[in-house]
Amino acid sequence: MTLPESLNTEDLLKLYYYLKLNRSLEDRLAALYRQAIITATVFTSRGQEAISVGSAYALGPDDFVSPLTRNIGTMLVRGIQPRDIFTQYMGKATSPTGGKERIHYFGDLSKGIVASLSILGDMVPVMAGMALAAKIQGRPCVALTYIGEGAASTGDFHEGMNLASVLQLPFVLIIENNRYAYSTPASRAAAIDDFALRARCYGIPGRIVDGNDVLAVYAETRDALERARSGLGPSIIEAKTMRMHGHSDADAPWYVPKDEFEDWQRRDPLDRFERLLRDANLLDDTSRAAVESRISDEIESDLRYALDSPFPAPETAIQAVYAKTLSGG
Ligand SMILES: Cc1ncc(C[n+]2csc(CCOP(=O)(O)OP(=O)(O)O)c2C)c(N)n1
Repeated sequence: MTLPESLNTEDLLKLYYYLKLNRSLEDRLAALYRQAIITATVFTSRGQEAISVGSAYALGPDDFVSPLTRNIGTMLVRGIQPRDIFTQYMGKATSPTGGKERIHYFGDLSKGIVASLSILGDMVPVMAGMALAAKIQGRPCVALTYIGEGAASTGDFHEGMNLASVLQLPFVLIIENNRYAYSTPASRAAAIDDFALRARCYGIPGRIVDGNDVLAVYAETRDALERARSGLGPSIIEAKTMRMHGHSDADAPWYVPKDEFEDWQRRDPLDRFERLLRDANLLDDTSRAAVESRISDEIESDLRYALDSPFPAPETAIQAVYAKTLSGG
């Protein structure tokens, strides 16, 4: 890992904060799931946080991003609060969807967040469409989304990338190759090792990045965003990483060899970044404890807010299902 010139000390410490917030929040969600306080399925991104945090940090204020299941970190960097995630997973009236949806599939266009779908591959054409709209309207913004290596073989992936490349849209797609789609290893899902190769079919750049290196992800994403913003069209970035648990917190990864986990544990993105900050004298035991205590306070107070929030009134179930009207109905 090397320190990029475009990031100052404050940026580096913010990245550290978001990486730790991402992991701590998801650990808390998983614990609440095991306690049956949260009954919606919890999907965490342990081991992959550097991809969400590094790529979101590279976005400009007017860019659009659609975070998928393993991108809570992206939402946090864009300004979503832990309380939004807690209330959402608990289905509370105070949640961003008023209790209508219980995973973090919600958007906030004021923060440039486009709500995603659980239908694998669908956000590629949708976000290519966001990029097309920006291009038609002459706005200098870029659309970014993510996809797992499993979903990178869906028809929507190809249709969306084909459209984006033919129309030279300002669009960036990050393929998170975390080696397994449920229990299917990447080698059983595609006959290539590097999913970035798929970019060749569209005549666009396909870069490979170490997905456990937050600075490398940041730098690679920033380059692709700049390229798109300057009118040179879309790119694919493949971030190599590992899903350090089951598909969700409801299943055990019995099909992953133990030594594979041990190998990837040594490359843990948080440990690596922390070592870098310590070596650069930007972090010590005292400042680390201060970050941990700040995060713990934020998480616990937001969790209290969510626990104290009411469930939605039954009649709200049929309100604002398709669109909000002026009367709020
Ligand atoms: C079109 C479609 N097919 C199947 C599913 C069920 N499904 C949900 S997640 C998943 C595996 C996804 O693997 P990958 O794309 O590699 O992402 P990861 O979970 O590893 O982040 C499957 C098959 C779905 N949601 N949508």
